[in-house]
Amino acid sequence: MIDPVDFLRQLQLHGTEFFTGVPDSLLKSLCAYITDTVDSKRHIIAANEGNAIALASGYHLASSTIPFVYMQNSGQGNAINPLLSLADEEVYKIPMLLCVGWRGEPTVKDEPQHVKQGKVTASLFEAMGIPCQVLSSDRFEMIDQIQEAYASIKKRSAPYALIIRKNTFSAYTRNSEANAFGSFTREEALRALIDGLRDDAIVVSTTGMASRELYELREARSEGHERDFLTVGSMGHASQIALGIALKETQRNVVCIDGDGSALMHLGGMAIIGSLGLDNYLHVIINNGAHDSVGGQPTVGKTVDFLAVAKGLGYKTVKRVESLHEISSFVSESHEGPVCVEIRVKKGNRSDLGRPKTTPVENKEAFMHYVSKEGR
Ligand SMILES: Cc1ncc(C[n+]2csc(CCOP(=O)(O)OP(=O)(O)O)c2C)c(N)n1
Repeated sequence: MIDPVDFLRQLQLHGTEFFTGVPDSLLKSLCAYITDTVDSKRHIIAANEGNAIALASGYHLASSTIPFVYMQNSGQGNAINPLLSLADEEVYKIPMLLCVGWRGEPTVKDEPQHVKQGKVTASLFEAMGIPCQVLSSDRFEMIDQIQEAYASIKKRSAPYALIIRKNTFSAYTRNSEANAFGSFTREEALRALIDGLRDDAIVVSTTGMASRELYELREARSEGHERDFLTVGSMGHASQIALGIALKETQRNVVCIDGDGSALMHLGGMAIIGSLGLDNYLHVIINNGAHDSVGGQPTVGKTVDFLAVAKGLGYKTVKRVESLHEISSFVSESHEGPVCVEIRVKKGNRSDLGRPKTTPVENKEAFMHYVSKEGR
């Protein structure tokens, strides 16, 4: 295994001083070590992976150093546009080292949303003309690979990618963080939320633990899953999926269960929700100030005023609910929509939390059947 302390040291020996990215569970210990040791103006957890490429590019333009950008392979899609139209060898030639967590590696069992991305991770880089290799778990090979990567980056003045397998990095636990945020968990908030929602409300839930918890809550209540669309991949897009449904299903309440990291990832979508003024749209942002599902790395959620943002973007009703009882009672009442509710919660999840047992296609088919036939 590679010690993240050693890995970071190698990057610094090559002159890298700026770090940015979106966290990934496979890079958890590296992200934690960077967060603990790099100055907060030299390590920025970006809103999305495309932003991270742009941030790194800007830092290079001002410093001539080679920045480091980390992401899960799910974020490759977000990064493609600035990689090809900004950093590319045929455009601005911006050197940078990319480090990409390889979810869905073909020989490793993983969730359906990761399997396809895992198959195409290296070939996407090849198609973009970005050299890449899988990082070795052997320290001496790792040092050689980093040497080779920086030599290629300098020669071409362009990006180079290291692909990171599961269990490449050894554990590193973050120094203790102050966390006085929220007095109950996301799962408790979700339970209170579905207690208060009308039975025929349509729910679209975001990527990560929130969808897994919603799935288990329905099981515990002996309810079906047909009214929930679980956005297992496509982080940051749940609000627009819900919007598309709400535009057609105007007589039904459509609820988006979002996370702070997910809402921030494509924040512009909230402007479109606000501009459309749909009365049947409820946007619930469960804010734990963290990318909890991939290791709890901080977002800017603890300092962002989501309600002021929503108000400014045209949501008609905005509300921070402070207790479990208030969650149920607020969502059971009628309010002028679009509505934005912020619920502040603690980080963390149950250690025995399961995963959906249905496939994405089964989920979609049951959902579409429900939307077209039921509750009318
Ligand atoms: C485009 C993309 N980037 C990164 C990831 C990895 N990822 C999955 S869930 C998650 C964190 C989500 O944070 P938030 O929305 O705040 O919800 P929380 O996990 O805190 O409940 C991340 C970074 C992903 N799935 N897709």
